[in-house]
Amino acid sequence: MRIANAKALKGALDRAIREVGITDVHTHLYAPCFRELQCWGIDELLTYHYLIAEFFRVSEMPYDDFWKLPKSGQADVIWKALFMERSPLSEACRGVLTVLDRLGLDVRKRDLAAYRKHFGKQKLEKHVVRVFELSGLRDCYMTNDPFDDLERPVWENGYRKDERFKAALRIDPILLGWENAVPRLRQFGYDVGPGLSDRTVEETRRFLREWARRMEGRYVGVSLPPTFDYPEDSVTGRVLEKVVLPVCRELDLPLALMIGVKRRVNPGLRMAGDAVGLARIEPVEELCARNPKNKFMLTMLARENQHAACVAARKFRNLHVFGCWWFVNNPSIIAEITRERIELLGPAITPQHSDARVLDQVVYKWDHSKKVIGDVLLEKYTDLLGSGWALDEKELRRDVEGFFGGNFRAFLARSL
Ligand code: FIX
Ligand code: ZN
Repeated sequence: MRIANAKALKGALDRAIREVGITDVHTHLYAPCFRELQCWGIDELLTYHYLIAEFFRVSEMPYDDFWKLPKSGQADVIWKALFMERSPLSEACRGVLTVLDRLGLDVRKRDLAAYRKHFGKQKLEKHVVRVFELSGLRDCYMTNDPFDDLERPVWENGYRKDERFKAALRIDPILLGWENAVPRLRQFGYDVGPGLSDRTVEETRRFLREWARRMEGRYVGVSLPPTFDYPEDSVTGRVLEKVVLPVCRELDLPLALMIGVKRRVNPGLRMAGDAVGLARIEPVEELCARNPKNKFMLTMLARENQHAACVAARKFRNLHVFGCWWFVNNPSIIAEITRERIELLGPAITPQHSDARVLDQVVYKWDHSKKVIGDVLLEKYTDLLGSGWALDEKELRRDVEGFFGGNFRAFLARSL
């Protein structure tokens, strides 16, 4: 049906966004067969590392005292400091409230005990179904690390395929910690040594191949520091060149580059102590130019890197930009980045991923992002109609499906 005016546009867009089945291209969630690896519930929501960082900004508690508390004790002090003693205005605080509200809990009561009681009564399997329904998720990508001693045994024994949770093979230990990776690879039965001899290269390739196949991994991913360079005469550079790129090419798996994280800037905060640094776009351009048969996905952590990332994606069809990662996953910046991307790249982008660690978080992350992306799309389609272009509701739906997962699937499927 032809969209005749502004009101019809708003109605059609709202419907399309409400009904779209989302593919969340990067999360830290796990399929239910991974059992306790999947965290969920109010204590996990309150102890999300985003909130731990915010807690320490206002608390005088020594770091070690906090880490000694049981999870519920940590959640108690965070609730008190960030929700009771001041208004929960930050995006991460607001997220907890959105989740509670959408699950039907009364946030006006501020009753932490009641929220705990509610989650205590849920069964994980059913809760997954509810959370997927509420957030509009069709499927999501996990972050799967064969070096993880809790995760690996599940893949080896006990994994049950679940189409809602797809695998992404995470390779940080190999790319960023080769020295420590070598003895582990040997334990796993791969004949490797510290130098990158032909035998070591072949065996490490075999490791990646075997794990990608076992997991049915759809892409390979890594988080990189802002100093990431390519090409580079370093162990990381050589492992990337000799092992990772050839295997990705051979298996037709994109390599997802998440660039800009400075790990443990404040070690006392543990996982909450990572920060952002400005990266260079040249290594990404070099990767794309020198490896035209490799696919790359790209998300960057610094706000100041977003424009250059869009320009790079204009130049290379083997590059797909995705998501607003971590410190740029805030409404004001999502709006800015989404506008920038649409203006430079048109609709062939994946504007958002959730990065959810706690199952329930997808409810708020997608609720908030859909609103912001919806507002930007309304503005862009209004401009389009203003130019005299005639738009059909079917075309609008096609585009919305692309934004929320279709474009990513098309990138996975495309041949270079
Ligand atoms: O490297 C990553 O995948 C990051 O997203 C995480 O390490 C980070 O802790 C996070 O959860 C950000 O949202
Ligand atoms: Zn992540």
